[in-house]
Amino acid sequence: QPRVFSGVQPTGNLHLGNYLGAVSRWVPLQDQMPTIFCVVDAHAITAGFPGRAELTNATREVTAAYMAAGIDPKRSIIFNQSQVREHMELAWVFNCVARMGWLNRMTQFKEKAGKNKENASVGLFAYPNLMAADILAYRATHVPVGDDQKQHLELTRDIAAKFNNDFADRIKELGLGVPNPTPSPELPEMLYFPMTEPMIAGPATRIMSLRDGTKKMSKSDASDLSRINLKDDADTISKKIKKAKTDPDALPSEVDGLEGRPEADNLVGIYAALAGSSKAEVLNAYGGQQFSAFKPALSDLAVEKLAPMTQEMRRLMGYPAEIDAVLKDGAEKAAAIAEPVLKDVRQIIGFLDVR
Ligand code: AQP
Repeated sequence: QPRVFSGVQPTGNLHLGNYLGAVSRWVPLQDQMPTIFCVVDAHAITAGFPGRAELTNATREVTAAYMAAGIDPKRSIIFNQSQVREHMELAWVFNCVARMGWLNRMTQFKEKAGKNKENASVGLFAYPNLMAADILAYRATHVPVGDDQKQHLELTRDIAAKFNNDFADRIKELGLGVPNPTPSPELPEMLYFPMTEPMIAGPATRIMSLRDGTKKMSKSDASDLSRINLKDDADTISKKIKKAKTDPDALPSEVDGLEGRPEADNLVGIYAALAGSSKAEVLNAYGGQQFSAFKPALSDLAVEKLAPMTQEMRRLMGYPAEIDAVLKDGAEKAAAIAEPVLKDVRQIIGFLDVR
């Protein structure tokens, strides 16, 4: 059964990259298949424990951003990860499925741990196993994310494949598998976990920093000028776009002309994603023009698209009890799916069930 799962960490301010690369793309999926959107608070402690109030506030804020962006709690399950214990339990099982060598290759760990790997938490190292558990606790088939998550999703598939293979006989014997839709010599005929499909597409899969077109726009960048936060007001958005790094040339008329011009490519991609068009269409309209003309047009568009969402986020944050009620309802629905999955997993492994 097709099912979407995705999430955002409640760490710091949500930015345009999170919105265009992930959240905005979730909205239309609600009409296509069952959708689960998680506020991944257990991931938010891997790089250090935030303050209590900071974490609870950020959890509500990400929830408010989901709803303000158009995620409808009546059609989608919205919840915070820590409330469904099955994520942690399955992550432990996956710690024992995944190989050290696989995790050693994860580039995000290398970036986030920096030079001081010895002092990084074990949680930061094992983060991709928890992400695999988040997805597979719901046997989700589709995961819409930004390009930076591609490697983690490949690992999720590796974990699912190893689990399906290592336990193939037991899955068959217990009658818990579903037929493999794409038979291959690498996978058994009955699968317990689906081979999840990453959904990484469109002009905004990797929004770059406004200060450096070779760096990803990120919550943890020290410079606030590097990103547009969903909470920024119109003046701040305009100021940041005005100050955004560019090169001295006019915009090209063809997409090929953006090659080797990361900052120009980024701004055109942002415009295309906000307008729901393509880079080619944007260049059709603005090719040959200078940034002094393009930047104000981009600011106007960004404000037009983001201001109603920012306003709605602020309004929702005025009703924390309502946000908590949405999360509670979501957690109950999520647990109702994940609990039987973990029951199966315990059975497959052979844990003695005495309660
Ligand atoms: N710059 C980006 N462009 C496109 N998509 C992006 N995403 C993040 N940055 C960009 C997507 O947003 C979703 C949630 O990300 P996350 O908060 O769980 O973790 P992250 O990737 O670590 O996000 P940040 O903002 O970059 O945080 P820090 O600074 O803490 O690392 C994911 O789908 C991600 O692909």
